Amino acid sequence: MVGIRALKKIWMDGRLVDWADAKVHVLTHGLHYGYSIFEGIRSHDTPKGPAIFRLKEHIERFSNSAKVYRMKLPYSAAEVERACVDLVRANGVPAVYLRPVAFSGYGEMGLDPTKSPIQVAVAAWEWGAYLGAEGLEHGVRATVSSWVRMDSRSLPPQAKCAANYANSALAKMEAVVAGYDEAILLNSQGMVAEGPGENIFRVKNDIVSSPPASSGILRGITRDSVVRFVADEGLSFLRTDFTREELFTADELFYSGTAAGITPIREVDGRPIGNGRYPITKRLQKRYDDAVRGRSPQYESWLTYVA
Ligand code: PPE
Repeated sequence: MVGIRALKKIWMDGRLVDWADAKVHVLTHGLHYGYSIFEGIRSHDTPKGPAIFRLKEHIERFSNSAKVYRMKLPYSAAEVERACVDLVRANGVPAVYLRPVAFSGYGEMGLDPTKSPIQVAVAAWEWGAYLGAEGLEHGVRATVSSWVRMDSRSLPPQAKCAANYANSALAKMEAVVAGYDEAILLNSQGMVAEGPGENIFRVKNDIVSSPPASSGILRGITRDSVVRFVADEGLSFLRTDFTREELFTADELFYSGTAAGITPIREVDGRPIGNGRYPITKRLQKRYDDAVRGRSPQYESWLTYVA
């Protein structure tokens, strides 16, 4: 059985508790109705010790998710940021994945979440390459999902709510059962939206593109970093919708995300993408690696040092 290796501490409702003590009741409201918002952040080892990548932007998105859902967080953004820093320090492991989460706790049952207290926690664990080390290096095999990405008329994709991930799980399981590594979801207009837990990019004739926020995606922070890397590589970027067939005809495709990093897509539904090499994706991967590991002074303002 593969599982998460326990670290020492978890930050829960205002203090660091032992890993094994970070528990909730089975009648936790958010567990039943999906009223839970979360973030995914990474810290890495750098020459100046552990550093958290784009912490401010992640916590800002956390606050925005709460706002969309009328969730009154009992901690300020600064307090949640501090919780993340304290947690990395307390666990003594430099490279971790951090998971801030806020949810309606134990109190009332029934659909109105405002009747239950809001609980906030930050957990951290070691998480390797989301789509496998092999996938990160050589690319993954993807399939266009039969499940349509939910849109902002039903579940607002820009708010990182746990409920959105039921849609993601349907797509992910369908892909895995069919023998693929990952799914690509189309939106209700039939245009490419994103992966179940990643944004998507296309490269054609040296132009890098990604669907706009209005296509119904999570505004990825890695995606935002990639846009900067593209400019710094002297390449053009277009925020534009693309169709399913434009996936097949791309020179390169890749996923971006905190968990996934920058992962090339080598095949979509049995069609090999491009010539099987990923020169631009590799250049962007290198910039990302250098940025998160503190090897690029130009991106150092994105790092929050823990020491
Ligand atoms: N779209 C979705 C739907 C998504 O969940 C993520 C992150 C992204 C795009 C990329 O966003 P960003 O991490 O800011 O670049 N998905 C998180 C959760 C993955 C999970 O399985 O859990 C993540 O990568 O942390």
